[in-house]
Amino acid sequence: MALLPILEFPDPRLRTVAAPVKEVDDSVRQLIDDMFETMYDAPGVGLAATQVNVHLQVIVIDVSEEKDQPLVFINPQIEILDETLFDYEEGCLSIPGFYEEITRPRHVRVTSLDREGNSFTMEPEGLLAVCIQHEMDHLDGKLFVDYISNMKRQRIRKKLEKQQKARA
Ligand code: GNR
Ligand code: NI
Repeated sequence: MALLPILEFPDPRLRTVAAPVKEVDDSVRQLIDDMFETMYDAPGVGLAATQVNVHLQVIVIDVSEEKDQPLVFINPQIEILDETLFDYEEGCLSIPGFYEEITRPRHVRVTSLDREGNSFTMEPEGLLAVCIQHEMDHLDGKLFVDYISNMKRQRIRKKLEKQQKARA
């Protein structure tokens, strides 16, 4: 297992659109294991492969209290089941230290492959629904700051760039 470096906004690589996984093989399972280790270490409730600079449709999530309910999504597809909106204060490991209220559909259906390559469907609501939508945005090269005002986004970009320069 390995901890993977997480790309930070405004790194242009976070804008890459992820390709579907062609075959769920041991190399994909290795990536998944490394992503879980990286996510739990951060700590975070989800991680998309895009964030670790792998541009494949792979997501790991664990929204459980005890951190004992790992979920894997490979090539996920999403449908909105209920247009009712849900506001949640989102954070992102690629935008460390910033939190914004984001509005998304509250009830979705996700069809995906699991780590064995088997198809499954779930219909999450609440935090899990938010998290899956947040992670699927990463696979499309999108970030939660794309939903806020340009002024707020520029402010966040400038602060993060300053921190990144100080570190480099
Ligand atoms: O750890 C995370 N917390 C979180 C909180 C609210 C909405 C979404 C998230 S996902 C985030 C981890 C992350 O950046 N995943 O891409
Ligand atoms: Ni994120």
